[in-house]
This record gives sequence, C-alpha cells and structure tokens, in this order.
Amino acid sequence: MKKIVTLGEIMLRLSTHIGERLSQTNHLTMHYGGGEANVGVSLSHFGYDVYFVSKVPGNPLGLGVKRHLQSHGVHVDYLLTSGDRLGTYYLEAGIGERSAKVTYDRKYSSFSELRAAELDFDEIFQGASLFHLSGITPALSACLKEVALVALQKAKEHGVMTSFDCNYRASLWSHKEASEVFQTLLPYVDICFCGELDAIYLLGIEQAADTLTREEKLIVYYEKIKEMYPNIQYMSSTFRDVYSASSNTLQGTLYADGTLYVSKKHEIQPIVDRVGGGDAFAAGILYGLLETLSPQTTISFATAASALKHTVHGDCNVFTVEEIFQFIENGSGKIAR
Ligand code: KDG
Repeated sequence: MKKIVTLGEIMLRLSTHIGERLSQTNHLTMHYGGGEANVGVSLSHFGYDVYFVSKVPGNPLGLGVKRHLQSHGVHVDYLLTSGDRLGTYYLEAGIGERSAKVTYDRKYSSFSELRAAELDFDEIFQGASLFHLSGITPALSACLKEVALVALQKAKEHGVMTSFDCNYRASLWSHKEASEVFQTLLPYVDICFCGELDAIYLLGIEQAADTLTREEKLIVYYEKIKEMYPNIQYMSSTFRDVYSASSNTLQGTLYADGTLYVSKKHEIQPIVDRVGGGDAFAAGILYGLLETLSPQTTISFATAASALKHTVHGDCNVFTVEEIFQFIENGSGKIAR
C-alpha cells in the first residue's frame, strides 16, 4: 500500500441546523475537518496508508480528533499533542439564495504554534509516494510558513511527489501576503490545484481576454504558470458554479502535458453539504495520478468523488473507489448496491 503524507490543521466544526442563524441558535452539530485532513481521509478510503501530520491539544477534543482520524483509517503517528486549544470553526448553514457562512475561532490553536523543529521529516517522508499541503497552512502563523516550506523542500529531497492546493481563504490573509508565500512554495510543487481567480490574484497572471471560453482562459493561465514554474506537472480546478446560490453544477478540469481535460457536468440536487467538496476533488485527482489512470478518467473520477461528497454531511468524503466508479457508470446520481 502506498504511503501518503498530508499536513495541516484539523478543527472542530460546529454547524447550525438549516434555517437557523449562528447568532441565534441553541443547537450545533459537531464534526471534525480541515483541508489537508479531509484529503487524507478520502485517500484512506481509497485504500492508501495515510499519515496526517498535525498538532492538537491533550484534552478530550484532541482525543476526539485522534479517534475521528483513526475511524477513517488515517495513521496518527505524527499527530503531536501539546498546546492549549483546538481550532474551531462555525458553519452557518445556507439555504436557497442564502449562502453558508464560515466563522473561524482558530487563533492560538495548538497547530498554529507547530514549529518545523518538532517534526522529523526524514522519518515522515521515508518511503512516502505523495505529500499534500494547502495554502491554508502557511496562512495561519509565521512558524507555519516555515513548516510549509521546509516540508515541501524535504519531500522533494526524499523524491516524494508533492501536491499543493491554493485553498485561498480571504479571512486568513490578503492576496498580497498569500502571493508572496506561494512564490516561495511553488518551486517545490508537482501538482497544483488552482483556478482562474488563484491564477490572477495569487500567481500574478494577467487576466485573459473575455472573448475566450472559460476552458480557453484556463489553458492560457496554466501555460503561463508552467513557464514560471516548469516543475509543476499537473494543474487542476473545478468550475465553481456549485458555490453560487443559484446553480448546483460541478465540472472539473485537469491540465496535463499541454492539454486540458474536462469532466462531464454534474447537477447535484439537493446539495447536503458543500464543505470539503474541493478536498474530495483533490483526493480524486491524486488517486488518478498515483494509479496512472488516463487524464480523462482521472478528471471524471475526481469530479464524481466531489459530487458525491456534496451529498453527505461533514467535511469528509467517505466513498470508496468502487462506489465512485459505480456512480460514474450509473450516471443516475444514485449509488448502486
Ligand atoms: O476545504 C474545506 C475546509 O475549508 C474546511 O475543512 C475547513 O480547513 C478548513 C479551513 O481552514 O477553512
């Protein structure tokens, strides 16, 4: 079984019930989630040996995180226990025209204080096939900026394939700060998840002409990114109609060897929970690349995995490879039994 490493913050998520505002509710539902942890959980359900690197407090919430990860088969050998608090985020559920809203309460979390010297990257990357990180991690503290850079550098030293999801979070840092940090990280990245807005606002690529289709625009952006960072072998993103209040469609793209592969468009009706859809997509792409599936199969698989994630509560994708392929074959939106 291939060894996969992901590194990031995992938080307590407290969500309102549909139809309630966070400022008024007395009932919150509990999940655990975080970008890189969610990717790790997906990849574990795909059959890999996933190790999640992070830090949580030594209290019942930290223990809850550990049990959550273990219940999904994720290894916790590199889950450090110290510091005072688990980051938390609140999700005010959206409905109809009203979008969901995230409120973070994650300052001074145990993870935000993680330092590179606390991690033995030589041991962590020993025998690993893939390392996945996202732009959320370096946004969280100065020491995590260093952790992100050292981790990517160490992964490359060990010949490990590296994956980076820009995952820009406007409430954590500015475009300028993110862009400066991303420039230092991207020379160590093989697979980059970035869409049109990331290309323009974070990677400094000039906006493409409006006369182009969105696929043509992406090709222009990806070609320019490739010129700046020739190390990047694959770029991928979703067309995020699924995040607008009025549309429930999802379509994925994968740029490989100068060609843009596009998935079919999924209509997801109803959407149960959008959070983690991007992570499920990233894990699907990583699965296709690890298994050397064709780019077209890879993008179909990843987009189907993400569509399925939208049908379950919580941040994590809990579908197996077999279920995702069955879903693609049925094309009915239902999982065959
Ligand atoms: O991609 C899903 C993540 O956004 C969610 O799990 C919470 O990690 C999170 C974050 O920092 O927003």
